[in-house]
Amino acid sequence: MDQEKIWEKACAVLPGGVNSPVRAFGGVGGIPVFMKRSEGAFLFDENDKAYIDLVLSWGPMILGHNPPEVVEALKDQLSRGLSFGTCTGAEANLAELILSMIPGMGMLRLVNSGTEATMSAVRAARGYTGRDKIMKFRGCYHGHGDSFLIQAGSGALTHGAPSSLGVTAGTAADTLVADYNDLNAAENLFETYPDSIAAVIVEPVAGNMGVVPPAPGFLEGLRSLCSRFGSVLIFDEVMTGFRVARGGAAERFSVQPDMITLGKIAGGGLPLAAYAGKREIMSVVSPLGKVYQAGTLSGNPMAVAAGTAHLRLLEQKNPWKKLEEKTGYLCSGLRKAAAKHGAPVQVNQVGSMFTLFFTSKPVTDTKTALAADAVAFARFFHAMLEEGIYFPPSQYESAFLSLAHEQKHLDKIIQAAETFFEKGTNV
Ligand code: KE4
Repeated sequence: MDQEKIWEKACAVLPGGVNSPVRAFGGVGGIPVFMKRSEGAFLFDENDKAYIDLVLSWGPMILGHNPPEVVEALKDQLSRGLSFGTCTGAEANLAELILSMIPGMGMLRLVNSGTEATMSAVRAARGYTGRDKIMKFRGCYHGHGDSFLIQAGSGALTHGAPSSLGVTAGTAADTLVADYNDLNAAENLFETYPDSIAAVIVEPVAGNMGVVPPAPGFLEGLRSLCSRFGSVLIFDEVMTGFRVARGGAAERFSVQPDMITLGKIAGGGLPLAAYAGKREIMSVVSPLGKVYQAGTLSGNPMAVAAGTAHLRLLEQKNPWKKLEEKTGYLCSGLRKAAAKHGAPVQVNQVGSMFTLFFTSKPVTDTKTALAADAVAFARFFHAMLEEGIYFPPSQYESAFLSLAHEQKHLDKIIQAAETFFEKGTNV
């Protein structure tokens, strides 16, 4: 199948040829690869070329593509119906399962995307506190809600539109921005607006400027600032939830937020996300309270079946330690290969998420992350693609491993990277 022809058609009917900007290869150049099927650690393009997949649908497929138990659960649900728009026992069971896995949350609401989860969490925090402003961090991405498209990360970075058109000045005025890991900047904003900040929303491990771990004391500092000033601390764990630990970053770093947003892994590959909070905060959400939020397909039986089977499988396999070891092996192999050939590369890893930054300086915050050489990364990306290895098509994204990635796959990635470094990153 001619991928150029498909691309032409896609560009004629979809803005930029895609349904999500970062897939357009804008950050790396060239025509996107059109995939037609997946299996385990692999994606297969329209010409059936296999790629070791390090994107995993941008995070969800932590156990590898199409775990049989999830497929079985979907087939079973299929025989009972696709969508009811009514209450079902399964959605209450899934909510109970999720609350048993994440720390300190009293209730949650299922929604269809991470964006819906973060938008709804912020609206609940505003309703609960009666305040208007929120604080976010430069380079963090919380979905495409208006309040978040202010110096956002992920695709917004790649496409050089840190503040999107269509976001009103009024909305932007209610979003305060500090650099990631800059606790002083956050404290200064609180001192400037002591009674106006409804919530601080943060990626507890930044994944959308590439992987940047929280500096020691950063999350703890945000926790105490929010407690001191009466603001809601929201951990946006759409990417880190069920990824960096069973209970996400809140468990890994032992910092208790007031709300947690989830997505990706929670849906097992289907559109399902959630926002969770302490009981008193979630009690403001309609119809219990006066913060309105709704959704035709929220708690959809197919998505709930996939999410439930996926999380139950995670509980059964308990993959986090093994995933961290696999990722550690890969990242140290990449570091050694780069060092051997004097390539200016940093590799940041938290759990089974990692990013290879083309820069000689350690990447510890927004500034150093955004200073990485996206052009060198683009060359690396295409060299890997040639070898049948699919990295995220942007310097400012996280790559992921799954339980389905085997030693031989990791060794192939290390070998391919070493060949690239040998030729010099300016090739
Ligand atoms: P969605 O609306 O795309 O389901 O989730 C938004 C979101 C919220 N919070 C965090 C921390 C996220 O990483 C995301 C989405 N992540 C991007 C990849 N970095 C999704 C990929 C895309 O935009 O196509």
